[in-house]
Amino acid sequence: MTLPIITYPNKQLKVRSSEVIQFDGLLHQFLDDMFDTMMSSNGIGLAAIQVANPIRVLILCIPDEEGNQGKENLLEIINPSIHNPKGNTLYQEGCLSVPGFYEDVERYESLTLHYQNRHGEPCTLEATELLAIAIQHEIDHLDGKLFIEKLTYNRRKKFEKEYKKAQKEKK
Ligand code: Y12
Ligand code: CO
Repeated sequence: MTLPIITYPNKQLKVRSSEVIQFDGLLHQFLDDMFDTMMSSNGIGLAAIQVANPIRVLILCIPDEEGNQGKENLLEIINPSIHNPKGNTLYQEGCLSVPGFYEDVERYESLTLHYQNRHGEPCTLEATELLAIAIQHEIDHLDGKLFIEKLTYNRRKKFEKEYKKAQKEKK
């Protein structure tokens, strides 16, 4: 089942999400719904708060070299924490909650991620490139932050103008 995605400037996107303590069937159904929602919107990452559930859950499905986004590449990440961040990199980011807007954002180049899987088992992964960037983007959602908050003052002003115009044109 797909869920509605909330979009900027909805204030719910500013909420800090809470730790998951129950790894039960309800959580598994929710993770499946998040996957359906992300795939039907052509996303590669989604945080639970984007579908109005303030829990520390995110999913990522980075396409392979051929551009295929198979479920075998799906990462379900619960209660994550970043360790050993290294380097800096710029990447043009987009977000399903800020449709139609893409901007360069600076992130760490590589990191170690500690998290739990859908069964509550502790996991670790080493992330570089697009995966490292996407992890940081999604963890920011869990802390109530959007990538547009990392823009310079002038770029943020440009965004507000363009986004408002696009919203008006949609109506
Ligand atoms: C690098 C940077 C950011 C991320 C976070 C995950 N972001 C996404 O998955 C964004 C997807 C996206 C998809 C859209 O829809 C289509 O392209 C059809 C979209 O829609 C419009 O722009 C209208 C916006 C964002 C991961 C890695
Ligand atoms: Co996002």
